Amino acid sequence: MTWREIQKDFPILNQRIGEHRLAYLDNAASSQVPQQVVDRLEEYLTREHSNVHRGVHALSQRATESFDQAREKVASFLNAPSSAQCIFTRGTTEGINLVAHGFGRKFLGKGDTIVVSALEHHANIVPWQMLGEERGVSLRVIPMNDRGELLLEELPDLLDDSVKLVCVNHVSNALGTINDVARVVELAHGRDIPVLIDGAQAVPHMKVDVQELGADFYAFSSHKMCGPTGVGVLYAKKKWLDRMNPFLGGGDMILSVTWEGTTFNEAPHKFEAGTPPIMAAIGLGAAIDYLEGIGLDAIGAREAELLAQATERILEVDGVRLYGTAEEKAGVLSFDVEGVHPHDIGTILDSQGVAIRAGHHCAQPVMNRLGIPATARASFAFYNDEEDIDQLIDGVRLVKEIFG
Ligand code: C6P
Repeated sequence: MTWREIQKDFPILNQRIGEHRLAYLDNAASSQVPQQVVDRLEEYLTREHSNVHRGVHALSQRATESFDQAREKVASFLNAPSSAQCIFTRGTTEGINLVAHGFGRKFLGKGDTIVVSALEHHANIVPWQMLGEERGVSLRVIPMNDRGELLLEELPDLLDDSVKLVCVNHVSNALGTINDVARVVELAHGRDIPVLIDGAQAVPHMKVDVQELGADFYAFSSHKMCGPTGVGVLYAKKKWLDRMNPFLGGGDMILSVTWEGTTFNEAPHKFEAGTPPIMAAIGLGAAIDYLEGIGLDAIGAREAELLAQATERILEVDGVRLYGTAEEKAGVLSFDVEGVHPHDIGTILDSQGVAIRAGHHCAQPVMNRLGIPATARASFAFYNDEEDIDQLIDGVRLVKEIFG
């Protein structure tokens, strides 16, 4: 299969925005869904749709089988020891909130500290701040340098006896930095401190092995990896799942309910109250099949190639400033043009058919650290191509022309 052929799996890309060809470069926000996943969703809706784990009838059995298979696919995708350790959530945000609730409210209290990094998305900051306010837990931040690289040499000094959890993203959504999370785990585990990794921007672009990483918690979203919205995964070590509080209460997460009280089911059901996102989870399973069919290594290499080309070419445009120049980077190009607000860059690019994101990318502390309000962010997927880059660069030149 060539990349050109692979592009044909994404019919949505083959359309015009006004007079222009669509150049979809907002993949870090949500990636596109290949026909193979659309077909699987259609098959589910037209042949299997039903509730899971409840019915004895044929459709419920089909839906249950497909849903359970999706969980197996997730486990094998992450190399998790067991699918019972892979909880379906609504997405990364919910996965992290589940840990803040189920782990944080159970094990953390006054005087304790959570270490986060300077590169975090709000999803890996706000739940900890909320927990902190409620329980008297404070946050400590691993700093970064001007290139957007974490200063991990400072981490050992941050890890004193008060630290009960370390939370870092695997790849920064705002700058694209690939963090050395294996090193974070090594340092934290050296002091018996568990680690949560926000993998939202990593799993679509690289092979992740949770056992090799040793992470205690690993969260991600389906919609950034060619799957549908509405589902994500929280992987956790069994020792925590056994001891953590449930997040939500309701059906499916119990063994028995009487007026005297409730006994909870085991993981993953304990953490999946109510009807789960059945269709989306099955779609995620199909997305995993699709990505593995191409190969995560090939995907990563293709995206690195596109990023290198785009970086070189955008720097040729006078007045462009890049944010995030880490040694190890995923396919994110965060930039601005001197004297132009990133929102204006986004609007002009949109008028040329180029979809990017402009703003603080839900990472305001990153923007504050860099002393800017926002950036324009082009983010690449393996189905992008050189024409997308041409269109991006032409659009940025037009921004320059318009704003002089
Ligand atoms: N980042 C972006 O444009 P949800 O919304 O729960 O699926 O994912 C939240 C999230 C958590 N961590 C990281 C590193 C992320 O990048 C995101 C989502 C999108 O960058 C939307 S803000």
